[in-house]
Amino acid sequence: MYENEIENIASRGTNEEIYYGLLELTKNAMQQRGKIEGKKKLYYISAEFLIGKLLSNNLINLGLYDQVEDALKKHGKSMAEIEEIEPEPSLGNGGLGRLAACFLDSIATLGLNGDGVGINYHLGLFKQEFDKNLQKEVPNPWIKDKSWLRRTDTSYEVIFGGLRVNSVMYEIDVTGYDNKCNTLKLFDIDSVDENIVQGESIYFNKEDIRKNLTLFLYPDDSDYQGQLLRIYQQYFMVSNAAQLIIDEAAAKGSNLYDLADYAVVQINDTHPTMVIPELIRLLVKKGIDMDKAIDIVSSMCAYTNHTILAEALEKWPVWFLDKVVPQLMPIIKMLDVKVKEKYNNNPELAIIDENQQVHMARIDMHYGFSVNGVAALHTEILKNSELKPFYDIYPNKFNNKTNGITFRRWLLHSNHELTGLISSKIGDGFKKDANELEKLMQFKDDEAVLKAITDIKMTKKKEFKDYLLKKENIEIDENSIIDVQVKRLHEYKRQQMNALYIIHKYMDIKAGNKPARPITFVFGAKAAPAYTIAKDIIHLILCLSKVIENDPEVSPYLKVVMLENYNVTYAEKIIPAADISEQISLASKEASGTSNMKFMLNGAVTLGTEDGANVEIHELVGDDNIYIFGEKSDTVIEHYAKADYSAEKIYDEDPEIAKLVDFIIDKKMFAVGNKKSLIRLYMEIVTKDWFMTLLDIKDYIRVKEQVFKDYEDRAAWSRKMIKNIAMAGFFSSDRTIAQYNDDIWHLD
Ligand code: CGF
Repeated sequence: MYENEIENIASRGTNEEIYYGLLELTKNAMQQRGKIEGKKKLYYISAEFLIGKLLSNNLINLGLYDQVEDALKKHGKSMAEIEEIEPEPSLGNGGLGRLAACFLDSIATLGLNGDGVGINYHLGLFKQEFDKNLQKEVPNPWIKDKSWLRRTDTSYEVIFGGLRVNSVMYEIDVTGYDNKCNTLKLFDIDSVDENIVQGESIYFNKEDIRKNLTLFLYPDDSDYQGQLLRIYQQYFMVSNAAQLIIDEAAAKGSNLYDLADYAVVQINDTHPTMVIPELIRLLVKKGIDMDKAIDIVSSMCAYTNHTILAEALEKWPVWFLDKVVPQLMPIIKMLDVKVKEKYNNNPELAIIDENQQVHMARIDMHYGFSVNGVAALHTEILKNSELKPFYDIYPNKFNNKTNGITFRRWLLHSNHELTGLISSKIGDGFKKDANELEKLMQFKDDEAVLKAITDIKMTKKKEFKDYLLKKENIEIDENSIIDVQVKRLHEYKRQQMNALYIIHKYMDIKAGNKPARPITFVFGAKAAPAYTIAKDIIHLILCLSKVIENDPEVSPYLKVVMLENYNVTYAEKIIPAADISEQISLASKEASGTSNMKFMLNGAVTLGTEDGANVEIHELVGDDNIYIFGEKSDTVIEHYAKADYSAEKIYDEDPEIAKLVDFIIDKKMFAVGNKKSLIRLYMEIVTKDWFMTLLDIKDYIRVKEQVFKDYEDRAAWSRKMIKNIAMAGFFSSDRTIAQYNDDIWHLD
């Protein structure tokens, strides 16, 4: 199939011509695959879809990848270099955005009728640049005249308080692995301000809504203009989604009273919550009685909670919503009155609280039919503490759907060598049924297979070394231990604790204790532009990197790399190359994590706390194949309840720990860093330390030393690797989506 076109494209001169040729061929091939149909359809509404580059993923799902790779090879080219041409759309911020992208792949692979619905941000999330060891944010345009986007003639009018815009719907085809296509629908407005160019600030006039509505994902919301813009964006998304849902259902014969037979909506975090009052509003406008409209909408909307952190449990002042969506507030107020009447004004359940704040998640839980957490521990925490008042009144709504990742991207695309080895041993069945990976355990003592797995890890380390040298002119040692922590920068993920370990290691080497083998610490993280402490932690890591690099006594044994502008493409390169996967959040704070699953699938060993999906990884691989440390979630929750944690006390009582923290403001650090930033971070850790870094640091050091020691037993380490790969099947997003469909969506 397509042999001639592929040969013709591969023989073209420049990589650009080849890329754009493959782009058109792939788009046509997906169109020819045809659409997945079905009476009932899922609308997965999300503010983020971190889809990454799509060419390789689509070719794999179309079954054309090997054919293309072979044709390119004949002309001295490779997919890796052609992929470099594709701009990466940064339509997401982190976990929940990447999860949404993995889900779309699995929904199509399982042949389920379901589309993503989001916003077509022209600049997505910012591009991260380092300047004087500090994060700088610059615009990140990704839309070229030829891209995966297909403009449709679907357009809706969106009415805000005092403003109305017309939307344009774009589509990106999502082909299932060996299956037909769904689409990702991204709404835009025509008059997007294209004059923001590379290098300019990401700060723009947030009050010029018409111009900037679909410009940035999560514009800096440290001021009320930014927060208002966020509500404008959210309503823009849900107003289009609601109109689309009603149009598509009506086109299939729905009389709208039976809308729930035609549509089910998954609300990804609280960002799309306004779809509930908006659908009610539209149904009432169509002549349906208010109470009936409420019943219809409540039976078709499901809500996923992705974190217990306040940042995601959005609360907006009533006057914000009055200003942005005056047509919705009467409905929200009425929904609130019904709740107050039914639960005699229980303040824990009120949608609008006594401070006139609207709790968005409470709308989802009262007026949706399903509330799911994203890992077993997280869902238990929601039921038993964070959302307990709601679990008490709606026990049947609560369920767990442990996250998953698409193996097409995170194994087949990112690690062809490992994919090939697995196929040669257990056949290709695992590509559609990931549980078959467990068949690898028959080779757990097979020296040849264990050696092959170790050799593949070395191959990927060398590949990453070459990629990093070319991209950032940074050289790493492939014989070193590659210890990786890549995720958004947030204090609860505790990159700062990893940095304190590095300080410990630096001092240890200075004291003459040389490690058996050099260690390379790799970080990748973006900090939200307004999140000062997160940016200070990035600064700390970059300064440590410099201090170590400039110290000839230490640099032969220790290296710290902070990847610049960590994104999906970088993830695809560093994850297969990692020996150790750092998952060190304060227990109870990481709802799930998904990088933990990607590392596990690629044979890295987890060093982590009993948090999020680490708990389920631990259960699957057993004590000998994971390294667990730190306080457990129940005692952490108790510390918060009693407010009895004091970093200052630990600092004052433990000179070992104090020495590590003091190094942050050592003159060596001041020599390469920004004094204000370093002192601010130092004070934050010593006087606040909201996520208990100093509580776990000594246990972390102890366990991490053990990991590095155990790594030297290469045979034993390879057995840890094969166990992690073999047990990773559970974390396929195909399993996650099958559970969402069985328990929540019920699509045919
Ligand atoms: O959702 C997260 C991620 N940061 O986006 N939450 N939110 N909001 C959680 O913190 C992660 O633990 C989780 O894996 C991710 C996807 O559910």
